[in-house]
Amino acid sequence: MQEVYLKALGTGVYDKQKITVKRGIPVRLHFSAEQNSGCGKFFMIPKYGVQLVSRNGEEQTAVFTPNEAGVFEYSCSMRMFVGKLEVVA
Ligand SMILES: [Cu+2]
Repeated sequence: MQEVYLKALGTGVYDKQKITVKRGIPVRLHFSAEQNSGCGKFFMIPKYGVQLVSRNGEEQTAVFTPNEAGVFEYSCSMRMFVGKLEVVA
């Protein structure tokens, strides 16, 4: 299992602009959002069907297996917070 941490900050960005993981190994994503991050509370990785909501700063987790190498977007629900998920072979 690959453990990954990401936080949406009140300043309007994520604490990581890029996350790199290995293909074929399950990822446990730990997501949290600062209370003043607005729609940053709503997180998604469309490519892997991940959707999480951290309403009160709590950590939410999702497990998925990145089965395709490439660079995919993660973002808030309105794509104001944006980052890149890099999946390497
Ligand atoms: Cu947004």
